[in-house]
Amino acid sequence: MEKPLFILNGPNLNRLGTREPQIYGSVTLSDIEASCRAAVPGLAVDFRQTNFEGELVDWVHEAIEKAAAIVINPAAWSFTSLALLDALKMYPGPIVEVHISNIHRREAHYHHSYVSLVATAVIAGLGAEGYPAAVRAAAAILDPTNPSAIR
Ligand code: CA2
Repeated sequence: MEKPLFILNGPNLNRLGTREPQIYGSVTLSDIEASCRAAVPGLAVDFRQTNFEGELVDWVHEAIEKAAAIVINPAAWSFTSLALLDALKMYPGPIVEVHISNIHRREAHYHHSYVSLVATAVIAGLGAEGYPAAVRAAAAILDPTNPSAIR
């Protein structure tokens, strides 16, 4: 059986759809999960969210053995977590970082993501559409016949 794609979400994203629709839209994380599952027919998806940094680090360790690729929205830990960066450095497969908002159009403290230092690709500012786009991007990177893939 093919390894699944891990889609990992960081803190507060479980509250999506409850505030700041002008920045994040009005969809919920459940809506996003459904869009990810529908994005690439036949691709197994393991979709998770946590408000605990160590749990996310543990999931990245788990991904080393179990995941074909990682799609990750690390939320606030993008800008703070060397522990997450160190864990992702150990992951040998593709990593697609996704942000719902365009972090570069926001306050300066959102401009530097540690995760981007190890990400294969970064998607920001597409709204919730960024997630299925990230899933399709991960599938394209994994496709050994794709001549345009940058690994
Ligand atoms: O744009 C993104 O996806 C972010 O990763 C979301 C993070 C923020 O710290 C990053 O700068 C950009 C924040 C997630 C907050 O989640 C929400 C919860 C309830 C309502 C709206 C957003």
